[in-house]
Amino acid sequence: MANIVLLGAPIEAGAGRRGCAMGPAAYRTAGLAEDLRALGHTVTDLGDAVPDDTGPIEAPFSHLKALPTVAGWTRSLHRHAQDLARGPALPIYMGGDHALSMGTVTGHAAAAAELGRPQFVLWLDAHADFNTLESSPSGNLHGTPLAFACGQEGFDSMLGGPLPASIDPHNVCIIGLRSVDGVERDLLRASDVTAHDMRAIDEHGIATLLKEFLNRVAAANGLLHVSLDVDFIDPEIAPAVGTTVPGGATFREAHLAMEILHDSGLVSSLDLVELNPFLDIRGLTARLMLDLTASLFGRQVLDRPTRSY
Ligand code: NNH
Ligand code: MN
Ligand code: MN
Ligand code: MN
Repeated sequence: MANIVLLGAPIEAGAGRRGCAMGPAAYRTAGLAEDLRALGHTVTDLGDAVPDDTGPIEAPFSHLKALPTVAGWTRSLHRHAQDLARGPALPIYMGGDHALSMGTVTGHAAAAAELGRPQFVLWLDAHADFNTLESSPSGNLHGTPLAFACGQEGFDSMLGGPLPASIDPHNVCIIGLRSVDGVERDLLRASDVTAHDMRAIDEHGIATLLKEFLNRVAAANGLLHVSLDVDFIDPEIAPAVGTTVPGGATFREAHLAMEILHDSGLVSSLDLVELNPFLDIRGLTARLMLDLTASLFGRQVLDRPTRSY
């Protein structure tokens, strides 16, 4: 059984519309801690993180929205994540928009570097979030965290200096893509990131794509951070997100991914991002995110052993 800590990150400044700040409260109301305890895990809710006050930061490009606020969250969450990564519990970061991953992923990367272990990242998302500050077409910083974490240039204002450790793009896998911007596409292609669009899921099945990646994580004795964006899932069943894109992962594809992740025994940290409870329908999406998290932590119909694939 796992020892789990929950940390709320009620950031919404990175998204184009408000509401993600209510995410952590919705997870608590829906009963995330209780559901995980029902599976036998020990769960401690650490409450919500608070962003640093950075003072004024001049945005390098004028179209960028709320850069000082996002930088404040990034610095705070980076410290929290680096600290939590040292153990003993497995952290779940309750978002909050996807800009929170600027802090969590880089914090885990820094801790992994201290340990001398490779940090892997699984990005389950309709979007690649691989825009740089320069390439972002919208100015919404939730479209940039993976580029930042992978060490793309121009992000020094986020942590107030260079990244202590970046993620090796070779250790990143994105699954669920169906919306990638023009320059972002070029950046992604030029990088070493493994990127699977919805067509790849259709053609090969999500299990094949995921197991291929997990085999690499296991072979490298890597740590695995999973970043689950609500818009990975089809908006018909997960409507509470500001950036819906049709044609997403089905109920079973999303659960199967979580079940395989559980069986792998490899997951060491998790982001739940982009839930916008203001857009939800009677808690439908919040509940689905809880059920997916439960699958990732071992809820199953028939018993299957961990590390079974
Ligand atoms: N690629 C777009 C942008 O950078 C959309 C990003 N929105 C997301 N990402 N929801 O997951 O603005
Ligand atoms: Mn995202
Ligand atoms: Mn997305
Ligand atoms: Mn390679």
